[in-house]
Amino acid sequence: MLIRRKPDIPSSEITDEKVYWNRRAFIRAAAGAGALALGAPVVNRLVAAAAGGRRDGGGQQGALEDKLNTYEEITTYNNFYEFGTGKGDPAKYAHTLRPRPWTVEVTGEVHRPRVYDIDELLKLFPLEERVYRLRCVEAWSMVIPWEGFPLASLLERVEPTSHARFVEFTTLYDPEQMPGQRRAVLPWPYVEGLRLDEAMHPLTILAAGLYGKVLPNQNGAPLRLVVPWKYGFKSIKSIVRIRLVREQPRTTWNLVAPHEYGFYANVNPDVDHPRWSQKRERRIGELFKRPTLFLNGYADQVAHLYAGMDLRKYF
Ligand SMILES: Nc1nc2c(c(=O)[nH]1)N[C@H]1C(S)=C(S)[C@@H](COP(=O)(O)O)O[C@H]1N2
Ligand SMILES: [Mo]
Repeated sequence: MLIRRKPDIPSSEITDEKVYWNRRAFIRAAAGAGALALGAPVVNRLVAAAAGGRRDGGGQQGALEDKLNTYEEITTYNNFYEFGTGKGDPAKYAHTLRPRPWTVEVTGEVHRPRVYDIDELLKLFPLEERVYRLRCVEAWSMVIPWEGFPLASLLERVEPTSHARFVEFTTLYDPEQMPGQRRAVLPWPYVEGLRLDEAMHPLTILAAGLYGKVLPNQNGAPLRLVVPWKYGFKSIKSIVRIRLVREQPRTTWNLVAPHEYGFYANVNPDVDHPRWSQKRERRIGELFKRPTLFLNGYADQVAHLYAGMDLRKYF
C-alpha cells in the first residue's frame, strides 16, 4: 500500500495551526486568486504511510506518528541558496522572487512538449495533501504537510518517448529576483535529476502549497519537487524547466562536491557523509536526536527501485 488515507490527526498536534483546517477557505481563496487548484473540489488528506508503525522494520516509525512541524518552523529554517547560505536567509530575502507570472517548460524526450503557465498547470492537476518527512543531508529533519500532485500525472500528459530514461529539473535563473545568484557559491541555475522510475513513483510530487496555503517564496514558489525518501537537496525549488533525457543529468551538489553528494542521494543511515555521520538526525523542535531511517522511512514503498544496486557505490 503506497499511500494511506488518514482522516483524522489529533487536533492536539496542530492547535496553533487553525488555518490549516480551513480547507474550504483555502480553496476559495486560491481559486479567487487564480492561483491554485481550480476545479479541485476536495483536497484529499493523504498521508504517506512510510514504514508506518510496522513492528518488523527495526523500530521504524512512520510519518503517521510523527508530529507535524509548525508553519513557522517550516518557513523560517531551510536552504535556498539563491537567497543566501544561512538557514534564516530564505525567509528574510525571498520576497524579491516573483512567482507570477511564471511558466514551466516540459520538454526533451516527450511526444507533446509544452510550456505551461503555472495557473493553467495547477488547474489541470488537483492538489492533494501529503505529509512527508524531509531529511536534510545536514542531519536535521522536519515533517511537512505539502499540497501537491504526483509528478507522474504531468509526465504522463506530455508522453515520454521510449528514449526517456531520466528527468532533469532546472530552477529559475534571474539574479535580480534571486540575489544569491550574483555570487558564485553554486553554479547557477540550480539543477537536479531523477531516474524516470523515481520520477514516476507515486510518492514523488510537485508541490504548490503547504499547510493549506499557497507555497511561500522561501519554500520554492510557485512549484517545487518533493521526493521524500531522498535528502532534501534533491527537492529542487522554483522550477522553470522539466526535461526528459536519455543520459543521467548533472545535479548541482554532485557538480560541486562529487565525493560528498551523489546522484541518488537516498537517505541512508549506513552511508555517512565524508564529514559527518548520517546515523542520527535532529528533528527541528526536538531536544534529542533520533535515529535516521533507511530511505527516510519509505523503504516499503521504494526499496524495490534499488534492488541489486550497491547503495554505497550509488550513494
Ligand atoms: N533551487 C534550490 N532548491 C533547493 C535548494 C537550493 O538551495 N536551491 N536547497 C535544497 C535543500 S539542501 C533542502 S534541505 C531543501 C530545503 O527546503 P524546504 O525545507 O523548503 O524543503 O530545499 C532544496 N531545494
Ligand atoms: Mo539540505
